[in-house]
Amino acid sequence: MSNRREFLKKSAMSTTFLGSAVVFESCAKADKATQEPAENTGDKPLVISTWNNIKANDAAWSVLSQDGHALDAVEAGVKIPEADPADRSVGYGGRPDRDGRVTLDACIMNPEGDCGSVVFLENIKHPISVARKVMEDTPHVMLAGEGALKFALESGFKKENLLTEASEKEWKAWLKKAEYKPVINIENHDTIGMLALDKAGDLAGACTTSGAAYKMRGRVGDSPIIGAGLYVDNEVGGAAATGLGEKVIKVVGSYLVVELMRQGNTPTEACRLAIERIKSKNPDYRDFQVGFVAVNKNGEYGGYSLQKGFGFALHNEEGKKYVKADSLFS
Ligand code: SD4
Repeated sequence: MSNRREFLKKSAMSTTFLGSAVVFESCAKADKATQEPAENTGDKPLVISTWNNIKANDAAWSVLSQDGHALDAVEAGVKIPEADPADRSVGYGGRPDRDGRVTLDACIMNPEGDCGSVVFLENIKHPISVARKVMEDTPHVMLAGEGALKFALESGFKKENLLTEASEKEWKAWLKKAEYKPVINIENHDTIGMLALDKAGDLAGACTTSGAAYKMRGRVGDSPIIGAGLYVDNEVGGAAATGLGEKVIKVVGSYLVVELMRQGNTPTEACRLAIERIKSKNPDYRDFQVGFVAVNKNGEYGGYSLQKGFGFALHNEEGKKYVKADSLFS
């Protein structure tokens, strides 16, 4: 792999396509970066997810460890925080928009490169399963709002109130000032982006969130946007994002990470280079958080963030753990 990586890096450097100079300079920097030591295990199966989503990984692992499919693993995995009212950034119990409505975004990708997505979906506890149905049962990739809800109900999902007492109380307190501050509190994030590599060596990913708390009604973040919040290319690897979605969308973040891996970078290097790209495009780079996780086809994995405080949960044959990711700023 490392020879191939060197070869790919050199080819990327010598190519004259737009942006190659940036890749060259950034690669040199990335080589000096501290690597998460367990990156190069090459194990499969494995599952990696943003933040401390150990329980979600457990659910995914129970599929993977029985030789299950990566797609079933990521769906089962992210359904855990979707149903957990204590998780305030995903599904049931998620913080509402400024009008007090919980609106959900989710997407999923399979090893064939098929994808499904729902945006601005209300009253359905498991948007990830609706996204999967969009992928499998419709000729479309993305359904939004009312149409997504109609499709979910027709597909047998149940309408539920997702606003918990705790979230409603907080929202009412927020209304007193009603200031939308997209300053990311890194302790308060738990959008889940999950990637799984199954025993057969196939990759799938899922991402699900209630989005930025107190967002404008109708706001959609990066999480359900294929290429931004999630991207999987079964020949190369997968990536998922968390943090301030607008910044991730601007650089098509997860797709960027996968393309950087295609050029020969390790998952950690690729995440770091994407974070550097975000920094270079945003003068306010100290005021928000973005984190990426990535895995490649060989089972190497990693994560990296803009500000400190980001980490990821990992489960493979060696066991499960929470790994603190390196960050551009500490
Ligand atoms: C969004 N990326 O809607 C999501 C928010 C997030 O942890 O990641 N929260 O912008």
